Amino acid sequence: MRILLLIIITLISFNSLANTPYDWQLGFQEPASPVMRSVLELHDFVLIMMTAITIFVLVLIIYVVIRFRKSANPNPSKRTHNALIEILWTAIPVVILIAMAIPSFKLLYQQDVIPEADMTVKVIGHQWYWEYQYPEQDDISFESYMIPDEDLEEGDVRLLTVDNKLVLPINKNIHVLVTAGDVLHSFAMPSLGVKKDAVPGRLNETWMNIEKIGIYRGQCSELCGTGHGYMPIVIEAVSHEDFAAWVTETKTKLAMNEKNTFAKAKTK
Ligand SMILES: [Cu+2]
Repeated sequence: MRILLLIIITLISFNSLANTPYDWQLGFQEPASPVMRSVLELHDFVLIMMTAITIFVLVLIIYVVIRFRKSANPNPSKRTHNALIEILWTAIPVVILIAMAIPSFKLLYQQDVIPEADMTVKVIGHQWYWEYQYPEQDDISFESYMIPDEDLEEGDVRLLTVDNKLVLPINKNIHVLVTAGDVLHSFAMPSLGVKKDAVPGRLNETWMNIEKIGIYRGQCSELCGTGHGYMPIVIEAVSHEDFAAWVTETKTKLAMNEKNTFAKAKTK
């Protein structure tokens, strides 16, 4: 009964916390980009094939064990070859593999080939925080640190809340440049189907198109040192108008900050 209740609660909570991992989560987070939608489709397709094959083989084994057991079949057949069956058990797996390879290559192509980009954002991994740059928005650039447990506020998600979110507009093809300042990191966002290595001295690229307004949470996905688990990525997807407003606001904030730094430097 308890287990049943747990399963029901798990299923109900599926939609309420879609962009964030949660206790007893089964399967993926809700997809929020075309790439993640394709990832999920391929996953479901392969899972169905896999389940069907496993059940088929299991049924065959059970049939053979019962039908040809010693007491029911005391004189075993001496047959060693059957041309038809041998052709079938070679050809059918080949067809199955081709059926899985075609959508798989399609998905690789979809992830790899960046459609015409509406904007570019640069992501830099550091030990142990992320730095975000907006080269087309007057070079807005800031760092994003995790909020430690003791400073969390009501509703914040532990280990997945940051001070400065990566703010991005929805329904735009966003070209993401990924690199690192020190060691290997990896920029990963499960509900957007993005995972790209951040390599020092090298510029990797990927893309995303966020379909819904909301908060998306990911993590560094390459062991990068003791703080590896403490450098989450939080994307805030907003409407175009809100994004424009955010750009203006952030530019002003950063400009004021710079002045402050300048004043401090002068008085020293
Ligand atoms: Cu890292």
